[in-house]
Amino acid sequence: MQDTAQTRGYRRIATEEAWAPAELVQRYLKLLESGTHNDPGFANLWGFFGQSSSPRARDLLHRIQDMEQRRLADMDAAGIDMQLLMLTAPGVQMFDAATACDMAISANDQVAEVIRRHPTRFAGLCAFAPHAPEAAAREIERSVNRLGLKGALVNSHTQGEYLDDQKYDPIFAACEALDVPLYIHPNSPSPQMVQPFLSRCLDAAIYGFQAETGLHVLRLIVSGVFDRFPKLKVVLGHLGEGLPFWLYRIDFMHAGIVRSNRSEGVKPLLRKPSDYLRENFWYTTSGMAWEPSIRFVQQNMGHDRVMYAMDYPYQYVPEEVRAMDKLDLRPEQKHQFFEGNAAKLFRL
Ligand code: 1DF
Ligand code: MN
Repeated sequence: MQDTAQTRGYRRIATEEAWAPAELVQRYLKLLESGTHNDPGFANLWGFFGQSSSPRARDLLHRIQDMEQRRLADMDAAGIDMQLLMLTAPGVQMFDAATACDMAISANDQVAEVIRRHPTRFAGLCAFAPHAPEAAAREIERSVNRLGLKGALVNSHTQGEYLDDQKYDPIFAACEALDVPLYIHPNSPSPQMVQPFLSRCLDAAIYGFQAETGLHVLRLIVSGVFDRFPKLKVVLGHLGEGLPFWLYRIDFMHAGIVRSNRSEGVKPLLRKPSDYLRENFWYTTSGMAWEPSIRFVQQNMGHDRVMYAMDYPYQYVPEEVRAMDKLDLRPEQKHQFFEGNAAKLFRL
């Protein structure tokens, strides 16, 4: 029997799938060549994908810019019914705020147009410029209300800054008011922390992404963002960037820091750190197609919070889809994993 959404009983929705307009790639290359940036993590990441002659880099650069022919063929070959598209890391966040705002608007218009042509195959999250918080909030609202995008995406730090600073509150306020999720996707470690990662090439997806993004999320929680925005919904890739494994220790140590009044930057919270991670967060499996880890996160964060993601084109491995099909799940849990949770959270 042919394998289709009808025969298997659910769509496979992949929830962390990257794209890049040619203009973004060109601007990354210009930035690299001019050296007018202060971000060694960016240089190592896009120096490789943008400038290396290796087959992996050449192939990736082609796939990430192709929105229809090759992407749809790859999805068909792997059995992916729908991709949730997002502008690849670090998105527009490397550019000055005015340029970043213009680039985000243009990227959001372009992705919305592709989605209009293939409404059953694609949905998308919007890009925005965090370093222009008010304009970012307006662009999130425009993207959701006028373009039909399903939420917003940020690639962790923006030129070394983290979103726990209250000047970024308009971004959280917009997501909460629109009731759409904010996907916190990795970026390379910020310039302040990247140095010891570099000489062993540990700065990108192998480990540095999760160190950077896990740190960012803990800064948000500990600073009280979710007490100010209790209905805010956040999505993390890579099974939560390691945080689900750390719940017990984070709660234990955080309580001690609060009790002993150890830091100006840590005030009492309304809930335990693990409560926010269980109640305000959702998790995708991008790049983590390994049953023991997936089972751990499903058991500890809830089957209703874990969603399938491939991380196309960075981890386009059709065999991983087959491995996910074999997860030891009840039919209704399998449905939640591949379709139900994403359909509900992103309204797909
Ligand atoms: C890589 C991985 C690059 C992921 C990404 O965006 C990315 C990589 C530049 O392999 O270098 O999104 N990922 O999410 O795992
Ligand atoms: Mn990714």
